[in-house]
Amino acid sequence: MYGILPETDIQKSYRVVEKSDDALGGKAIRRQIEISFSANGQTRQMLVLLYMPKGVKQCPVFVSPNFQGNATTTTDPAVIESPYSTHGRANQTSRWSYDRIINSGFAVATFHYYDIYIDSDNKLNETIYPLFGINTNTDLQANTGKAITAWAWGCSRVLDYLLTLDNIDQKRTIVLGHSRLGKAALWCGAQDERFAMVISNDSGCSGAALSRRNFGETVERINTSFPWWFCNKYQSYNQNISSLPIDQHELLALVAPRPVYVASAQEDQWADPRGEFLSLQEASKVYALYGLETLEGCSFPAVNEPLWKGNCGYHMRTGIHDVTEYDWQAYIGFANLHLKR
Ligand code: GTR
Repeated sequence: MYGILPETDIQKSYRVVEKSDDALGGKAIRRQIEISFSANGQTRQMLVLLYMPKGVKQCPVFVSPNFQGNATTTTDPAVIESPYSTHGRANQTSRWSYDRIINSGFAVATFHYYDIYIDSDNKLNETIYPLFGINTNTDLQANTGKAITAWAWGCSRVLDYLLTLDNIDQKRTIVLGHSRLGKAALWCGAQDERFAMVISNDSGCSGAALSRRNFGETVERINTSFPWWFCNKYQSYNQNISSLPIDQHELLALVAPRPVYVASAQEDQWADPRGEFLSLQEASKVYALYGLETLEGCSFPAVNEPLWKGNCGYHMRTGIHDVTEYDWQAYIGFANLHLKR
């Protein structure tokens, strides 16, 4: 459904384009790193914004792409604006609890998802795909990935870089994404076992939610609105969802036995909170194979009452489709509980 990328030898290089050892009121180290990729006569770049808590020798790290450019995640004036963003500086700071993250001893790395794949149709040429020898839609096989696979790939490339740093704890790396980027985070975490924990924030249809419930956004609807997100083969199930031989609990189960967190929002019925919970509950049966506690027999938790069992975490908070302080607090707490040095 997501699709894969062709095997390609891609050359990478890293360049720190800006840095400060005195960021976020003096408590953080800031690095802005350009990662360059080249292959098939093409080059592409992504720009990573990394904050690390000062004085922590081995920090756990969140890798999480952003929607509007690095400069929209913070009021920090030194953060470089994205060339593609039409949004003002600090426009989405409420989604990025940098104070809480740094105060909790975590590092965080983000990048604008457009660096990897511009989120619209017929832009394949401006994405990372030419690196793989794919330039137009006609170059796509039925099972070639598209945007979701590309964003997942981007998260892994950030991790490649982070693992070159002495002060990042290789055993406590977390991939997190919201909504369409939650779908990408799950697909990334399922494939890239270097990520020690995987978090889906309101990922909904074709993310954490079960497709065959046909509730809220459907597979047909998502493939029609966003035909550039999933591989072409997925579209063949649009009108016959019951024949889809997989469902999203199997994606969550691929994360096992690593900790996985699924979060929903009460007013986000489009993403089907109940379907997200049932999916995690089913996936938890695979965690049982590793001797971990499961969510079997648990009822759908009340709003703002997180259910954490074994290596599976779930909550449905009040409010809309968003990432909030409540969500970050839960993720940090869950990571502290489950990721050991
Ligand atoms: C919606 C889409 C969802 C979700 C969301 C988002 O339009 O229907 O699947 O991905 O966008 O990314 O905010």
